[in-house]
Amino acid sequence: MKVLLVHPSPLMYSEIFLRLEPIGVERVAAAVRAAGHEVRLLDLQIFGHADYYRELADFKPQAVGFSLNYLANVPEVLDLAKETKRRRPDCFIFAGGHSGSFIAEELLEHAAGALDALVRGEGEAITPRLLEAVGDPRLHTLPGVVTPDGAGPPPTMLDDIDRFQPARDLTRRRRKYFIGVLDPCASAEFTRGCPWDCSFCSAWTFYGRSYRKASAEAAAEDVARIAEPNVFIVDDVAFIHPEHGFAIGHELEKRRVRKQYYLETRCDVLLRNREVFAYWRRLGLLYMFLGLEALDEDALKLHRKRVTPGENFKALEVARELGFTVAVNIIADPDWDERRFAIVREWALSVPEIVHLTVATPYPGTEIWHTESRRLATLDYRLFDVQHAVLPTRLPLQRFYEELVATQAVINRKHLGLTALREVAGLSARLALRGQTNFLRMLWKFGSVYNRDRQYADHLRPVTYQMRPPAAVAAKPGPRDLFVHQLKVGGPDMAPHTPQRS
Ligand code: B12
Ligand code: SF4
Repeated sequence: MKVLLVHPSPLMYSEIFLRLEPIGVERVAAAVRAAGHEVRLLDLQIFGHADYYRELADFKPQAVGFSLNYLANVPEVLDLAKETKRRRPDCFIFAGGHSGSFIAEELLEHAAGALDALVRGEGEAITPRLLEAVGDPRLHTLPGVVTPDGAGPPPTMLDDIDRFQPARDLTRRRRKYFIGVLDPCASAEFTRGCPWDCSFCSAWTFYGRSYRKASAEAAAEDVARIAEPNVFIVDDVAFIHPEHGFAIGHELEKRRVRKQYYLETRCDVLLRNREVFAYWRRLGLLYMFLGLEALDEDALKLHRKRVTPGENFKALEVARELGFTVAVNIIADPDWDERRFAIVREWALSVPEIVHLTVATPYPGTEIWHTESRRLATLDYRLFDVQHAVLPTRLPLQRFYEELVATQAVINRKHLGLTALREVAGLSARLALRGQTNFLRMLWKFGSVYNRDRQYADHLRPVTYQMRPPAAVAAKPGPRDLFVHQLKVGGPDMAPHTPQRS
């Protein structure tokens, strides 16, 4: 069968700081190809809708699968699915991915026949089976598959995440993938899942709070195959098990692989496993993202982050000592007033780290989606991108965005202002000489993307597809309400450092 897999367009954040390869779709593509299908992949972060329709006409796929990791991409994918069905009525159209897995029935309803199936959970094992069963009236009985006829049992998880390595050969114009100065940049996955349970996050609920590791050999082999000089490690929390990080590193050294790396981890993991991070610093790890989320104890408790402000600040010191360039995230609550923004601005200017602000957003699949008592101020999927306020703001909305953008701009000037620019001028010139201009372009785009009026105007657009608001729950939601992959608590291979469940 001819199969076209599609990743939708970038969201606001990716317009500036980064654009990364869709490694999840590449893994699904590898599994589909291994089952004997002819597969193509189109990434709309790089290509336009016109390119997609051209591909549809030239390749004439019998099946098209859309990736829906991001809720904000829902309207785009629904429109593309409808137009695809109109142009190719016999084509089997399906979607899968992180966000899609939490709202499968709702998506089928919106699609009004344009989507033949939704795939919940990870896609490698089930997608080849789905394609084989196209036309079979029992399609909807497959695990993780939802069709207008019904839903199968919960999805099954891969017993071995080494099995399907990303089909990077299918992504085109790969020089467009970058993160900051890591330009161009590929992605790699060493582990899957997260054993923590932060209330605002759906990474853990998707995988039923399980945690799986690639073998050190397979992980290193995959990195060794990467042509790009830079690698973004997509793990939710890198190096929870230090011995795993060391083992991958040793395998990379054996293969004489030398690259620059970026990863994301938790402050307490960095403190506990300092040695493995120091070792990776020597291997080429330069940049890390730490999910700080809040500066005060109360907010950290509310997010169930299970760290203290003291640990967070200590981790920043350790990262500085080890010589990392660090980006941290702070969650801006819609309840913030001018004073709270000012406190964050002041703090951000007092530390050397790059500080990002995201807006607290209850997503389907998170605990706060069920428990957040404040009413959602909008049901427009496009605004659920952690850059817009979807809960009522204490400040008038325009004023909230004014403060948010002003704070982001102050922080941004710290890193992209004239002094900082002088520091990166040499690097920018070297990249430009090699034809890598992603980083350079990013330096000039901030004002047009992060813009108070643009963000406010986004709320005024007509809404074609409305989200289904959360059903009221009397008590704290449990695994049955939250998990996509339904596992027993304790799942396969839980981390030894698994925190206490509350
Ligand atoms: C790496 C990552 C990124 C990368 C994205 C790389 C890319 N182009 O896809 C970067 C850093 C760019 C990023 C940015 C953002 N991210 Co992000 N990201 C992740 C992260 C940590 C891992 C995703 C990943 O690559 N996993 C590894 C691969 C192998 O898994 P996968 O992609 O999920 O794919 C599997 C399945 O989902 C499924 N699947 C996927 N696609 C398809 C398609 C079909 C047809 C099928 C059948 C199956 C299928 O099969 C795959 C293999 O098993 C997830 C957390 C998580 N654990 O999922 C958050 C996550 C997806 N991101 C999130 C958010 C909020 C964002 C931002 C909006 C943040 C921001 N500050 O603005 C931006 C938006 C980016 C954009 N779209 O433009 C949220 C999503 C929230 C939501 N419900 O919409 C998540 C869940 C994090 C969280 N803690 O809440 N992100
Ligand atoms: S530690 Fe990170 S990935 Fe894990 S649940 Fe918390 S925010 Fe999500």
